[in-house]
Amino acid sequence: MFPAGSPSHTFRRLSLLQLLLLLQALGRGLGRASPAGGPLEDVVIERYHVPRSCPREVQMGDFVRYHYNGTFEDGKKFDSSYDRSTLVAIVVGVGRLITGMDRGLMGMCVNERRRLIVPPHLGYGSIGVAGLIPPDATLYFDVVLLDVWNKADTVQVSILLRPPHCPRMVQDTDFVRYHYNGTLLDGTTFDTSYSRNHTYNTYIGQGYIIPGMDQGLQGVCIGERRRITVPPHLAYGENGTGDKIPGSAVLIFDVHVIDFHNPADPVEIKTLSRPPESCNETSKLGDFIRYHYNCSLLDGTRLFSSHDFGAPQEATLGANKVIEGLDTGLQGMCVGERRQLVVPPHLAHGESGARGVPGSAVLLFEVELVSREDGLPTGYLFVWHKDPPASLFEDMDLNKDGEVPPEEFSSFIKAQVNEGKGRLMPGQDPEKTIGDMFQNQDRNQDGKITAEELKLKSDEDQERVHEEL
Ligand SMILES: [Ca+2]
Ligand SMILES: [Ca+2]
Repeated sequence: MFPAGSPSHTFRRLSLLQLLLLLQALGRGLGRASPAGGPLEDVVIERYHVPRSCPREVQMGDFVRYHYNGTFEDGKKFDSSYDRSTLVAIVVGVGRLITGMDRGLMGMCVNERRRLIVPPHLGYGSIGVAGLIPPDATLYFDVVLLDVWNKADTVQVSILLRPPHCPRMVQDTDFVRYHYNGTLLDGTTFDTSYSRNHTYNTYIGQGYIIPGMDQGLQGVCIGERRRITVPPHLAYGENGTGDKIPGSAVLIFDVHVIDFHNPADPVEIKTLSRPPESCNETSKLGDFIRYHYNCSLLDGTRLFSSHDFGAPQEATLGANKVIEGLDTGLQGMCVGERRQLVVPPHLAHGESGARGVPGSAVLLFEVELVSREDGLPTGYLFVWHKDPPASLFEDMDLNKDGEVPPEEFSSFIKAQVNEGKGRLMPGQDPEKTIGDMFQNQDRNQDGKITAEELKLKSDEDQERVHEEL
């Protein structure tokens, strides 16, 4: 009996099939190796570094880029791509290389390192190369593969992370903002948007970017991460670009989509909750409203919140005091209603952005309408609900001395408001509004209003109304 674990014991446990495969492999090895120093029949391949990940192996007809060192048996160098600082870029397996190299590169992975021993009949034969390779030379190549593609390749997309919620996917004419890391197949970074701290922004399907990216970004979701592998004929071709992208290079883009929109997009409005009791009147253009809001980017970055100020935001709808998207998105709301608004940049802060808002950013708002009241027509500080009293000046002149100083004016206006006869412009301290009204009426700025001054002003207002009509 053999002790457990001894070679014989292990050997006995091999199945017949395994045994056959083992013998076959041994036979191949013997056939390739140089038996007793005799000539090699075939190229010998030593794969001394094989990367853990090898999505693709070199096949006949592939285009490869690689570095190599060529030496003779005694270690003397006869050629090296490193000396020229240029990778070999060539189609493999179609006779453009010596047969030994054509065969020796087959099945190779990017970043793999191989040593090839090429017998003379698969190299430069009995003639050699004058001055470089003597006749009947066995050649030794150390090769590292950096790139492989085929002209039949299309763009490869692999989705690394897709958010569970994807209401819409990118299509042609959309404008996308994304971050990316750009690497060559061997892992060398050629560009990254992260280093600029700025997303890459572009229209899709309009030819603004390389065709491979136009194709590779199709159907992407907001928040998605995907890897887009672009063969050179859909990237920068045989010439490459700049000093980072060599000719005929496959490019890998690891993309993270921050947001996208279409220039034709309206504000997207979604009601989150409504007060239980129905409301008779909803917010409309011209209304003075108070609302709370939280504003963020689509990737969750928090930008602003009315809660930071401890008080609701105030605005007159349609007065162009807030971004267009809010003017629209805050209309038709009941007091107490909560909404989510997705506002594209052309209805927000546009291409150039604003303080704290990146250019072309889509904004996400959560808004709650706190209060609403009818506003006044543009330019008005006060309106009468019905016609003003016929004896306006006499009514104002409380002590009947023929002059109306600020105190009388203020008391009079406040009385009208309290009695429900008129309304001050909402959204501003009433004292200030009344002060402004007084300034408007007191034409000669002597601190009191006369009957003549009041008449002048009301005539002007009449004219103005007529002109507007
Ligand atoms: Ca008076
Ligand atoms: Ca006056």
